[in-house]
Amino acid sequence: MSRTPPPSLFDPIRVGAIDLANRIVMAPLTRNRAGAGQVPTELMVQYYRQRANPATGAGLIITEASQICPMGQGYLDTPGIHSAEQVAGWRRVTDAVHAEGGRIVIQLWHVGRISHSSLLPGGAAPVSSTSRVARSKTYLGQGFVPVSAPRALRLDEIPGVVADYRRAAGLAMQAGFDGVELHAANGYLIEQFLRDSINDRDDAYGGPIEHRTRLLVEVLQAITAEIGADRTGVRLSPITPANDAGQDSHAQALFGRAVERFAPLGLAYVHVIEGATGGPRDLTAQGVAPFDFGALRVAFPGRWMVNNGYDRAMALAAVAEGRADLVAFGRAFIANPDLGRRLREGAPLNPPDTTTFYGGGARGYTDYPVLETA
Ligand code: 8OZ
Repeated sequence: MSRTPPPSLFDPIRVGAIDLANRIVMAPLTRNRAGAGQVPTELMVQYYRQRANPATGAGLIITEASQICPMGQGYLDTPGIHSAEQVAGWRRVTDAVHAEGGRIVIQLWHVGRISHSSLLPGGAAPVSSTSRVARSKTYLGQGFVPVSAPRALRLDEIPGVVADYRRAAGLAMQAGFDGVELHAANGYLIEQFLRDSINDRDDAYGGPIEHRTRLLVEVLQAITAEIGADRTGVRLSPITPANDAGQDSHAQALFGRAVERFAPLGLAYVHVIEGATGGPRDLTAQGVAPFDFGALRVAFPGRWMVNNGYDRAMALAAVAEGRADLVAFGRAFIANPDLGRRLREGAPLNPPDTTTFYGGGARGYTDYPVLETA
């Protein structure tokens, strides 16, 4: 009788059309170091290259969230994926990652109401599902400031937003990415439509779950029509309170239905943030109903990526026990360019310097040490 060994975090895996050398993923991480015109810089090329070789770094890199259009930007110096200059800058990143044998997808982002008019064309108000302001802050360079009051998108403006996502996905392919991840998490535009704690519309995009999941489904249909479902993933954070998202009154039903609706598209993967983004995995002490992530997965035939506070033991167990196909690491990848090697060897990790997360230069970005070669 032969028994197949359980899968390992260090085993190769095919994710849609993308072949990965292992299941260690660099999570999307906002670092606010883009140059003029929100163009990726040579320093960013170096940062991604340092983490790209799957023998020492990640099997897959997900870039920092990148705005799909000028109105999609919410913080200073985040990169875009809507201009020719940005595509050329990203091409240098993808070439460097591929030269190391790595794989990289770009996270497509529209912040919606989590923005500041000073960042937007003509000092415009941010756009959202709602005109209610978020009790949240954004980064403008001199620290964090309250976000600006948004205006609700008109029904006739929504096709334009969907088209912006589609165009950005096409530009991502021109820039040499292996695929894209739709950012549908953390209280940004897509979640501003999903959750009834934010969305107060009474048109086809507000009210019942079928209406609130409409934008997510339409955006995924548009992206997959442009670049193929086998190069498209999506990130969800069903219970994070980030960015004044509150809690949906029926989160399990909402996200269950969302997955059920997009599952037939055949996406490469779903990426879930378990608990509060960058915070506790269990929110029951804060009065949040327990959320069954495993129940979401049942409706999805593609790869399942998990994230939030995973250490080595948790990651090994999640893959070996079949609870996840891939594990994304955020803070650990900021501080350890050779995280893959450290996980394989059980080596200690450098601690991250939180003061250099957002903005600045090489310090706390490309200067974290790697292990000495034995
Ligand atoms: C931290 C600071 C600014 C943005 C997210 C893109 O939470 C972000 C983000 C994180 O998804």
